[in-house]
Amino acid sequence: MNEKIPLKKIHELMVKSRVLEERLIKIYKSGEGFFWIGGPGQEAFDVCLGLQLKKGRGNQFDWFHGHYRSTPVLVAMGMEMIEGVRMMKNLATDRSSHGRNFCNHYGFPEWNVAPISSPIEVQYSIAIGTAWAQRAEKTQGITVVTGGDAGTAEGDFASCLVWSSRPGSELPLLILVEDNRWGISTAAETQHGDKHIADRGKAFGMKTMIVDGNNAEESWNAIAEAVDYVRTKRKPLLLQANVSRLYGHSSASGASFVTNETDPIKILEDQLMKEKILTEKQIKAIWEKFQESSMNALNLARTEPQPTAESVWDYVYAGNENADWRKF
Ligand SMILES: Cc1ncc(C[n+]2csc(CCOP(=O)(O)OP(=O)(O)O)c2C)c(N)n1
Repeated sequence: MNEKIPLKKIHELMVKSRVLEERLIKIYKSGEGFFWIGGPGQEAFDVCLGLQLKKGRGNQFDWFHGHYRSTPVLVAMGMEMIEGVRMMKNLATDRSSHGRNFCNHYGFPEWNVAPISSPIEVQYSIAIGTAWAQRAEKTQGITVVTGGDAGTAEGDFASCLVWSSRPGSELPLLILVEDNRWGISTAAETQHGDKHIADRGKAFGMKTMIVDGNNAEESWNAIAEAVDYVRTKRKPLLLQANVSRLYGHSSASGASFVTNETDPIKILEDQLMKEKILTEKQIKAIWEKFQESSMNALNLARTEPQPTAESVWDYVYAGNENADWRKF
């Protein structure tokens, strides 16, 4: 084991994110929520990413443009379970959208987490903007964007490759693709002629990397290398992480656990036990601790209100003092 990698902390956060997601699925299945989509299967890569971002507000900090499976990134950044439950239950107390967006579509201005969008892949063209601002302001911040493999067929992804690599105007943009080999029910094998999505970066003269996103140690090292490259060279890098999708696409496809994909938490727990870093009993206690906090979050959320009909236009037009985005 590499002593510098905080494997115990990574494991805790992976479990926290998984337990949150499984609680959200139960909320959906019991009729207390309407739709679920999220990130079980991406915990190893995403937690390592969230822990390595320079968190804060403004272009001197890192920008994160995520997608609807990025929950483990946000949990690693410090998001509490109650945030996920509030959004799942469309409550007025949900600070990302005040109960008006899908679950796991967060936006946290104080951490430079740009609003997550339902139309897939738009984040790749929006990310050009924050990376451009960081370049113009000569800051040390970088922009990180992530999304799925199927979405890379969209023009926004191509725009991202073109705009981030213009000779003499390269952008400090870490372009991630979390490849789970599915686009809802469409298999990647039937869609992509390229062997690796990462290879597309080569045509733009970009450094490219591929990592096993189910392996926490390898993910940590790959992210550290990629972030350091983009931060110091102020150039783009395309990193492909091969990940799992453990509950299918979303509640639209049943949100049931699949048994034929690799579970990154299981892999890490086997390693931690083998290297005598954690015992089976300690691991069980971690799961129980988060089960309890997820129930506490749900019980608190059950006491909170849904948005009123009158608030439907809040934050839509500028000039509404009751709903000034600058207060966030
Ligand atoms: C612009 C757009 N087209 C189609 C959809 C419908 N849609 C939602 S998720 C999805 C599949 C995305 O697959 P991928 O990019 O691989 O991400 P994954 O969900 O597998 O993480 C599609 C086609 C959409 N939301 N937005």
